[in-house]
Amino acid sequence: VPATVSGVVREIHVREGDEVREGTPLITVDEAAGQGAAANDGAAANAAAAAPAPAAGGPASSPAPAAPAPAPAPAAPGNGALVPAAPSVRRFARELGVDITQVRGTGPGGRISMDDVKAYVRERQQALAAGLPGALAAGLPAAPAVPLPDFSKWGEIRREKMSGVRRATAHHMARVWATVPHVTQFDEADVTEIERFRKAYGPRVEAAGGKLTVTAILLKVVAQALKVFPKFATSVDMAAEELIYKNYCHIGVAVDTEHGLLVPVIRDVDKKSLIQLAVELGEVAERARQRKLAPEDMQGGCFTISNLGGIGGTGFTPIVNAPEVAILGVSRTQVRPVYTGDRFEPRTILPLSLSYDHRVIDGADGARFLRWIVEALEHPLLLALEG
Ligand code: CAO
Repeated sequence: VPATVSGVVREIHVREGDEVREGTPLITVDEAAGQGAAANDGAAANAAAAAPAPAAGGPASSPAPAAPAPAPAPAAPGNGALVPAAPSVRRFARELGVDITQVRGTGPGGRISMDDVKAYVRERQQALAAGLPGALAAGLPAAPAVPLPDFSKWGEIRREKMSGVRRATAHHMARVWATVPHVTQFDEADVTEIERFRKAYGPRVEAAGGKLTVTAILLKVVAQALKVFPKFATSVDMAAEELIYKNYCHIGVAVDTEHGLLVPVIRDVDKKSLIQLAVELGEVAERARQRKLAPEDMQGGCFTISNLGGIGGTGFTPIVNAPEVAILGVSRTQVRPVYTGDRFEPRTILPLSLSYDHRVIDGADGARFLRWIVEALEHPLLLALEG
């Protein structure tokens, strides 16, 4: 039981070996006396006893917590430094790969709490994002900094300042690449029928002011897929070891602009019709290209779609837009001869690639999610079946 106060133990209310209920007072601590002791000698605070604190774990817990807490053990064997932190905090730090001797304790006598460890990790992550060397101290992988030679030795050079968008993209991508273990799953959808549908209903969407594109259709399909597979819309809190589920469906769409990549977020995709989505997609892509997006227009996404098919390519491995855990890459449709049992038919095939955070999503789940999207594109009634 970590002590929450410093002081001198005045009374012990239980005997060694007693079983105590949660909330039972164990000891009484004179805090005023403790302050004097701590001021005189830092080590005294290390030896501070547990406050009249609840015993952890209930009847099955070890009797040890009922005794005044001993001075914390050294941080690591051979380290020698006496670091004031409860065993649970040490274990937490160890699990995160944090050297506890580097953490600044904000508790009495410099005692290190869970929050101190989390603050330390956050600080290191920010340092990592900024490419600062301090990131190494936390045992976190540092952004790979390739040393630059003097290029002018080999010919004329020119230096150009990065734009704000380029800088933000560079830091974000480096941080995500260094901290998120990625896997990319590939699949293909036969979108021959969808293409017929697009041609047939395109004019109706145009009348409403939008364009019935593959991206708009995918927004609709992905929103439904995220309902069936909610884990793909989560975020992971590694410090708390928790997954964060969101009861909303906001999807980001990567937009290629002359200023660089921007990812506006379309809100409540699950509540909008295909026509509404097509119109809104056109509007946000236009605003992105005109640099009219506010920062909040690019926040709060649960998942991202990146369609490079308008440009070309047979496949690519997108980088997850963390703190999201998955992203769908879309490449260019191709008309291909497909064997349909007794003959080859020309079919329109859409290549898809799904990158996901392997800490949260297993390979089988990734394959199932992408299969679901493929099947929904090939048999759109699936949207209604499971929706
Ligand atoms: N296969 C074949 N053709 C495709 C296609 C695909 N997957 N996706 C789009 N197209 C076609 C469209 O049908 C359209 O053709 P027409 O002009 O003949 O009608 C053309 O390509 C342009 O499409 P669009 O851009 O008007 O519309 P969209 O909804 O498909 O895409 C948007 C919108 C914003 C996603 C797109 O404009 C864009 O910016 N894409 C780039 C995204 C990007 O940079 N991703 C990389 C990010 S890093 O991971």
